[in-house]
Amino acid sequence: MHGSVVRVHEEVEGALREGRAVVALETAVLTHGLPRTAWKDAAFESWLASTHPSLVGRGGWDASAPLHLEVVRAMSGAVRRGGAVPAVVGMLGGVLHVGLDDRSLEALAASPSPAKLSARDLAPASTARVDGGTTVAGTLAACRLTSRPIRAMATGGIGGVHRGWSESGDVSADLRLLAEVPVCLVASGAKSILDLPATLEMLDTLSVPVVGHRTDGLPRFTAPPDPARRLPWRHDSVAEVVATCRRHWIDFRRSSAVLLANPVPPAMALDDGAFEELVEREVAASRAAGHAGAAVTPDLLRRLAERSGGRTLRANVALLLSNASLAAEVASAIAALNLPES
Ligand code: PSU
Ligand code: MN
Repeated sequence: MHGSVVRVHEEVEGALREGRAVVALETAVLTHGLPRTAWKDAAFESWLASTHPSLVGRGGWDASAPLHLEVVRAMSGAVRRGGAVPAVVGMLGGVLHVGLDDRSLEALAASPSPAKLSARDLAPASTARVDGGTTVAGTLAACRLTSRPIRAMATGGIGGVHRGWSESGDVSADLRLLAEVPVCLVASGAKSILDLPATLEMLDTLSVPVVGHRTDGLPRFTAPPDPARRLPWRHDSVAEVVATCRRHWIDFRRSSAVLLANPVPPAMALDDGAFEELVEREVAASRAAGHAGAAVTPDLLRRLAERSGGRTLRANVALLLSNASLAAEVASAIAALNLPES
């Protein structure tokens, strides 16, 4: 595939050729979104045991492994348990891999200073032969590089319109790629560090369908849905979700993504009035510290995890796993539709 610049893993390529389910997973969450150290959290581990028993025990969740690596491994495990093949996307030495095996994933996790790769970065980063994690935008771009397109993907929360965007102009390329790539993206809405009303408006402008999964309100990443901020649509079953995907892509010939907004698991959600104040304070502190551009989101995620005593981290890991599980169900149902190739 594409000489040495793009490498599609044979398991991924084989599954797509045979019309089986594939879920793309991003790696900016590994390189830039999560701590590179081990993480013990009793509340999380008991939640995992009750909701994802097959991910616990031998070969399952390893609390002594570096968290960033363990989370992507567990997301891949959740995708497999849901009957789909994971396609972890990331760059190693300038080669964009669509489907990193465990050894390559370990290499990316151990890379000393990996780049954060949005869609704009793929070509120059490849020329410079760097290692890097792909954002939602970078990963969506990769979903079109296979012989048949990848139709489902999972992440934590999408990037969007940042607070203070009218001064900084900071609007995530995730939105632009969602407008371009026909994938069903499962995410817990947009990250709560963003200007959420402006992000929803921009998704409207870009004509990306946003559908709540069993919720009327907008999921807010680590915080539960806001009932006051209603989503345009809600579906309660995967059958409805894929009916919408089929209608959107085939009957109405739209070529954008469908954003399936899946709330953080309630037991792991961060739900208190003080949280919004914390976000405001940390957004201001991050700006005062001079963070701009691609550094903003990673800096804010790190600050919030520290200042919340790890509670945002617990919610973030739980929602990543929950979104990977749901994306596997969606991918399986999409595969069963036998969509025409383009
Ligand atoms: N979801 C998470 N953690 C993350 C991200 C998503 O739970 O770190 C990443 C995704 O890769 C997303 C990126 O594309 O944050 C957004 O970065 P920016 O705002 O710079 O576009
Ligand atoms: Mn940005």
